[in-house]
Amino acid sequence: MFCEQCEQTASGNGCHQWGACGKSPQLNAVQDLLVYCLRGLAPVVIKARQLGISTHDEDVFTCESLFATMTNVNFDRKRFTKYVRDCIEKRDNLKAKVKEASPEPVKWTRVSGYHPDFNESLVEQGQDLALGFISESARDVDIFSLKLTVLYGIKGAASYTFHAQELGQEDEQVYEFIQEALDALNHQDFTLDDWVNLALKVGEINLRAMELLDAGHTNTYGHPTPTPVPLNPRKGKAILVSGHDIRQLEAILKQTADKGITVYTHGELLPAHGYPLLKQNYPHLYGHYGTAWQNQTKEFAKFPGAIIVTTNCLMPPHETYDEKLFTIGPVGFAGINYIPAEEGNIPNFSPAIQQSLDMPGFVEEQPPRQVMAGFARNAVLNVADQVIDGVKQGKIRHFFLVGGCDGAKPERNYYTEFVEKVPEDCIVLTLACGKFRFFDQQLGEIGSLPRLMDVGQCNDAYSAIQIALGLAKAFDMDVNQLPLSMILSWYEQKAVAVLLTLLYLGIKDIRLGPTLPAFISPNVFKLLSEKYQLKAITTPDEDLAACLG
Ligand code: FS2
Ligand code: SF4
Repeated sequence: MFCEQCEQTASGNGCHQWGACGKSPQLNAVQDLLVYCLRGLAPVVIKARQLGISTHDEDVFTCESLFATMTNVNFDRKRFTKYVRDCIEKRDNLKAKVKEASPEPVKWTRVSGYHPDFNESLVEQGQDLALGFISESARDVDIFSLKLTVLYGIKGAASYTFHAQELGQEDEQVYEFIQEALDALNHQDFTLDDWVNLALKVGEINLRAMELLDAGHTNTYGHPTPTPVPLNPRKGKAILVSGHDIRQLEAILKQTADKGITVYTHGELLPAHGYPLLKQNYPHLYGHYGTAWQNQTKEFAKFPGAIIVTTNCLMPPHETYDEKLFTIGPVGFAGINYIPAEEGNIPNFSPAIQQSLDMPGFVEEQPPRQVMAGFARNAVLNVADQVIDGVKQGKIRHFFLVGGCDGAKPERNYYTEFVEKVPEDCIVLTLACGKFRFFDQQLGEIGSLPRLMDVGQCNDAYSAIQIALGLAKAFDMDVNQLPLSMILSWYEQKAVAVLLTLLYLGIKDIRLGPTLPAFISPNVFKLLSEKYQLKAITTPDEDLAACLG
């Protein structure tokens, strides 16, 4: 097997024997097969679109399928076999429509004519196709590096697009580009510059995808407002919702209303508490349980109710809690309860609800503890005048955006230490699951502004970007001249998409860690560091001194 799409890739140069995430070589092969089939569907979708044929179904399918191949999303080989079958069926149906609508015969390339043999091992077929793809690295390691960057970036963008469409927010140009980028992977004639431009275009499209998702969230649930979120569970029956999907969280809230169950968020769903319409309409949305994804095996085992995982990051579960664990949407694990979507793409959560009712729930009150959530763009830009005054009066020296993913590696302590060492006249904005290393620290205030503000989920990088652009406008300066440094941690492919968005926006001096992506070749990194001064993190002291200097 070969996979190097995430930060924990074995020895920093690709998982070859078994995935550090728990992915088997067999599963990896069928995921590779699916990606190959999606590359074959893409030219057909592009042609159909040119002929005015609706490709909405195929576009949404492509986004969901790419999402399922991301790190820690789906470990169930049977589900991938189904995705492959559906992909070939959709492609062949669409080809028939194209044939009917096209004035001239259309000649498809080999990738669009490929048919897996479903009577034979898909694993071996996937392995053969993957070998062909990997052999491209021998031709040009830098182009191969950029091809992987584009593929991983569109996986991230596709996941945000998938969520946005669930909330009724879609843009044809996003779908169009995702298909074009998949088709580009079929081409051997693109130059290095073509690939660099395509990678930046992934960033541009991902910005639009995040904007759509932001619109989906804020139009449906209102703009987040600073909200205290209890960390101490309350007595009674409980259900835990993990992942990023706020629409599915709302569906669970609806289906648990008046059932005497308290709903807790886990991981990247913490920011859900900041949305006013969720809080108002569902008083049983109470608090947050647990920390970052890599601690879930311990935390899930202790949770006294059902747990529903709506998106990444799912870890291979321990048998001590597999009965109370449920997955939905693109998420899956062989042998773990999967609740399929019903009407309106919403599952019937009854099995999970019943599981919670059958379990004891929390039996003891615990001392109150809380964190604040909801410092998204509106909340921060509404107090822009206080921010500007603070900077002008010298009370605020610098802003740090310490955001991104978490993970198990000890090097990630850098981020905790960094935040602890940020001087008292500086403000820390944070987002995504990396914040769980420091989210409950009491950093105090500068005037009436908290020194630690949680902007939201990883996709709320859009909100953080709007805050930075809003402040740049208020100070009448370029965003790179602001007293703002970005200290980012990455883990999976959504972070790749967000990084490409920041580069597309021309944001310089980003510090990235805990290690650089294995798929970025030395030459490609040199190019990014020369053009954008992208750098690897060093030590908290050294990086703080450099940012403040
Ligand atoms: Fe964290 Fe995992 Fe948010 Fe990533 S919960 S690493 O998926 O997307 O961030
Ligand atoms: Fe390895 Fe990450 Fe790929 Fe899993 S997703 S196989 S850990 S590189």
